[in-house]
Amino acid sequence: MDISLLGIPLEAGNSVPGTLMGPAALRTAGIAAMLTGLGHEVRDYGDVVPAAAPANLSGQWPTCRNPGEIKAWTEAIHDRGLDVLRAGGVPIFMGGDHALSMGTVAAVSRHCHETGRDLAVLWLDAHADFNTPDTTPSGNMHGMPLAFLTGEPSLAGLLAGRDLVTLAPEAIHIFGLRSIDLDERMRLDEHGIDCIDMRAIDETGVSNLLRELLAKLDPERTHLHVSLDVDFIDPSLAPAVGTTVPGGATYREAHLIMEMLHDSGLVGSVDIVELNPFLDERGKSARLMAELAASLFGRTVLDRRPRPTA
Ligand code: NNH
Ligand code: MN
Ligand code: MN
Ligand code: MN
Repeated sequence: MDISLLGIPLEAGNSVPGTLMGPAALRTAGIAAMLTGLGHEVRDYGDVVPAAAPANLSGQWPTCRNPGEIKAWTEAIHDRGLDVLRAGGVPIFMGGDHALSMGTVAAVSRHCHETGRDLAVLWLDAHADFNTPDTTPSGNMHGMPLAFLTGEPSLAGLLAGRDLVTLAPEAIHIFGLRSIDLDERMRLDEHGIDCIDMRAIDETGVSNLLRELLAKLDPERTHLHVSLDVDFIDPSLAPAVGTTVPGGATYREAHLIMEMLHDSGLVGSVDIVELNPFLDERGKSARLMAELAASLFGRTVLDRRPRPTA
């Protein structure tokens, strides 16, 4: 398989400095070599660079932190991401905070529109990232990408001059939830977004839930975008994130999800977001994220592929 790496050193979407080092830490952890070692052709496209001097847009988005930066980044990420998608192969977008998904998923959505595929998004996250400028408790725009992508009018100006192919709420599956804001919960209900929280995972198990979810996707038509927030994983395993929430996925739950996603053959693009190496412990979170990428791209203990019958 051809895999494209694109670094997105964004930190304007959150309030804890350090996520700009995320792409470098994933490279240092050896993500490219791990994927090459699995037999893939890996091309690293370097890092996205946004337009130099972003406008001060605090007047337009008074409740948001760094809206001008986020707009400049969203447009640059969208354009660069689309180039990478059109070049072929499966991109891994290495963040950077989760606001980057406004750009990456917008690019993926446009690419799917152009190539006649149905986009489904799997959002592996402790949070729902469905706030708007009206509902945000923090002003941090990494809490807003799913609102933007579903066409929230108050955020539409973040991607000027490019048509956003909005996501239908049914295309979104949030998995791992354990921290939602009050107004955000109402919005999730109103939009009917599929939310699998940690209680459901405890009661039913990741494999049953994920199998059920994947079974609903048409294998002929679906491009599955996986957006993996470091805080999906339990902070004891992945401390390098500014918004830790206890009670996250275990080591094996996280790897099992990646292994099952690989076996599904549906994954067309990936975000790895929110890695803050400044908060890490001897690189363990960065290494775990790189290893999860390896599981997502076929690393296995035993070969479970059906054997060809002679
Ligand atoms: N929901 C909170 C907010 O909007 C937290 C979002 N933080 C995240 N999202 N890390 O993944 O501010
Ligand atoms: Mn393609
Ligand atoms: Mn997130
Ligand atoms: Mn999160």
